[in-house]
Amino acid sequence: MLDYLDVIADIPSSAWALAERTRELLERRVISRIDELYESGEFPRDVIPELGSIGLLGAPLAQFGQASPLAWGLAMRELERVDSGLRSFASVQTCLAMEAIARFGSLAQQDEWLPRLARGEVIGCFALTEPGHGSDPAGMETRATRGANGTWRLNGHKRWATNGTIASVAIIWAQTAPESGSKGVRGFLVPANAPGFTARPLERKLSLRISASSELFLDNVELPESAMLPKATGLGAPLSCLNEARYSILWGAIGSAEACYTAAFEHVTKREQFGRPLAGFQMVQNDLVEMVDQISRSQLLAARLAQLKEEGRLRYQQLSLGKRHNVRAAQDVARRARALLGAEGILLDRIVMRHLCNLETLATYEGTEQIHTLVVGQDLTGLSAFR
Ligand code: TGC
Repeated sequence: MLDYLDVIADIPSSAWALAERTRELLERRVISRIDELYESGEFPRDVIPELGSIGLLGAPLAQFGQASPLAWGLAMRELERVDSGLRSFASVQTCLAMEAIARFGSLAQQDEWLPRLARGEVIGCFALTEPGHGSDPAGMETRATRGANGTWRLNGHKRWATNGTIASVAIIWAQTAPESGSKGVRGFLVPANAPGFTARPLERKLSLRISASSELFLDNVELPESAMLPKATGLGAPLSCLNEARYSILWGAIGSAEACYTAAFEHVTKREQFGRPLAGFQMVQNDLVEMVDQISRSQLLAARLAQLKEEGRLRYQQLSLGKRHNVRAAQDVARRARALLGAEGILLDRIVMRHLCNLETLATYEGTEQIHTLVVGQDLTGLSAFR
């Protein structure tokens, strides 16, 4: 009953191959140890090359098979059904690091990085957020100034970059000054071994525990001219990559919600209180229906956005509506599932609390719920609530 309106069942078989390979890999290599990984706060790095070999990393890019929006979305749903940290890894690697290089990089930059990123031989991260600038990236303080012989010198502090400590290359977004011969926000490819570059883990997280969430320090990092992404001019460039990641999130959240519903349904149909299964009580049925309602709306919304994306008609404001809705819906489903499981619901091996904690991050990163509300508000009214 997870697909109450047959939205998923009606997706053509041609869109399923990537999701099926992803599910098979997760069943074989990850599911049995996800609780331990979550507890120890460790990303299963050993599966990264396998994610590459099944063709997942970079899948939507023209160079690597051009998976359709539906095929990519279904794969994100599989990853997040297991854990949001897995989907975060894949969407940062693909939608942020690889997309930035594919869209805005020179041919030399693409040749140097994309094939290895697609194979999972190297890892990429994307750093826009700073300690003082999360929702307001336009205010970023990281600076790129001209050094000697046309080089660039980067100084700044980035925070909340997924994959930062395990990445070989970081896409760093920095403000340039007109006297540098450039203007506005530009992107730079910074190898992790560049002198002056340091990545540190953000520790003691209670959410997205398997993600390598990181802060990055740039202390006079000197880079050649060729490190700049030549076609990325202005804040619209990183924001356009974030659109791809937001699309992944709105599909991923469905996987998380479905996992929570399944765990809750199994519990309420087996557990008896007052001489009958919990599922026979009216208030429990109400919860189940609310959960199926939320999941069905999320599936419909995701399928429609996939269609618009396929047709090249998807606007970023529509993505904001989708990310906002599907994360909020998944949070509601996870909370209800946790309550239906009673005290058992807080145990790690019952999965719902882990999903619930992860979803707290989904509601915040890559545009908070409030920012997405205001993006849609601006689209409706023509009035910006930001400035
Ligand atoms: P505003 O003047 O509205 O826009 C600046 C320029 O950007 C364009 N634009 C977009 N373009 C493509 N896609 C989008 N989603 C876009 N949103 C805006 C806009 O059209 C404009 O272009 P132009 O040509 O007119 O200059 O900018 P604003 O400063 O008023 O703010 C707009 C706002 C608040 C919507 C935007 O700043 C925003 O989306 N803020 C949220 C940022 C966010 O999501 N941050 C979290 C990033 S996640 C992270 O850093 C970690 S990396 C991921 C990970 O590792 O997990």
